[in-house]
Amino acid sequence: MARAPRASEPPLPNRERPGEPQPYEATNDELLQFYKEMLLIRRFEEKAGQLYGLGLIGGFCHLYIGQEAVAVGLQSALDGEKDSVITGYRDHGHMLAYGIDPQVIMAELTGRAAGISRGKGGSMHMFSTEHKFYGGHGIVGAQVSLGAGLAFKHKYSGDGGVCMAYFGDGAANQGQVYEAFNMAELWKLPIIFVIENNQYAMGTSVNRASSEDQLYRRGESFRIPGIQVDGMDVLACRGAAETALEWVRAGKGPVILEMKTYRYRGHSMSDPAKYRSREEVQAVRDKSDPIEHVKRLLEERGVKEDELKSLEQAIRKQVNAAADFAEQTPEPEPAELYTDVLVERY
Ligand SMILES: Cc1ncc(C[n+]2csc(CCOP(=O)(O)OP(=O)(O)O)c2C)c(N)n1
Ligand SMILES: [Mg+2]
Repeated sequence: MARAPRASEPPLPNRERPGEPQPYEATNDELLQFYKEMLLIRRFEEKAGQLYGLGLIGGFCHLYIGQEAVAVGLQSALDGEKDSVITGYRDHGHMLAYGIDPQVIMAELTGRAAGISRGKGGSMHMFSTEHKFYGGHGIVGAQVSLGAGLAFKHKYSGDGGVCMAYFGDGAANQGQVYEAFNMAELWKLPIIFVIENNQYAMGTSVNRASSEDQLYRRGESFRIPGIQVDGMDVLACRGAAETALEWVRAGKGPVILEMKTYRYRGHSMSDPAKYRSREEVQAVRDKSDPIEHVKRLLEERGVKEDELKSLEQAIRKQVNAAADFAEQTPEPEPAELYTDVLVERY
């Protein structure tokens, strides 16, 4: 006969956990580099919003404005030669944070042959195997299982790489995420699960949709440690990445990073934003803008306003050049309709 269930099982033995992350101690050059990358993402996304408004970008377009510190801080810690990245449809910022040329990203948005996915992927389906950037995925949560596959490959081939798999607070409620968690911990896969908690999944706030809204705890029943991080502070993001990478690279299995962040714009370009007030958005912008934060740090360290101004001008120029290129470069040839399409059984 099965034993009668006990009211509570004995507590699990104390398990080792990653250490407490510390804010990253950036040199002046590194801080300036973070500032540049974040500002490039902001200006790029603003321009993409304009081009969308002009009808030059078709289909979906999800902007990353407000969340810049997450991709920049985390990816700055990765080894571009070995590690892989995968994310959802809000992917322009992750591409830019990897140093991919803004021109080919903008040209992808406008559906041109010079785009990074030859103009056939658009905003949601950016891809670059050269940079070990595996998309760009429109199905909410799908990239998490694919990320577990990438991590399995890293482990199986012994290439020393780690996969960073990003997903949103809404995606954190998808079933396949938990199948991926289970396998990743069971097989001690080298993967960092990054939950970009920007507080909303389309028009639904995280508190309305999640019974456990402290998302860093979502791995508990799989024995995956979780860390909550200020995703508006690039140094906190980088510090958390260091801690997570140390754990994962030591073969101890996955880690969850919950990045507390905020998106300033609508879910996509066609979001009437009726589910939150303007005041709510403005309050975040005023108090915790990730770019203003770094700007203040730079000023405190004695970087001159003139230097920051000329940097800002250079970024505007770079973004304008990317937009001009994306408008002028040709569309794919009609014959491209028949390339990159599976026509055989595999
Ligand atoms: C499987 C699936 N269900 C629903 C959708 C429609 N959908 C697109 S985005 C989205 C919200 C996801 O929100 P979140 O994971 O928080 O990411 P964010 O947009 O905030 O970056 C939904 C429900 C989808 N694309 N795929
Ligand atoms: Mg979200």
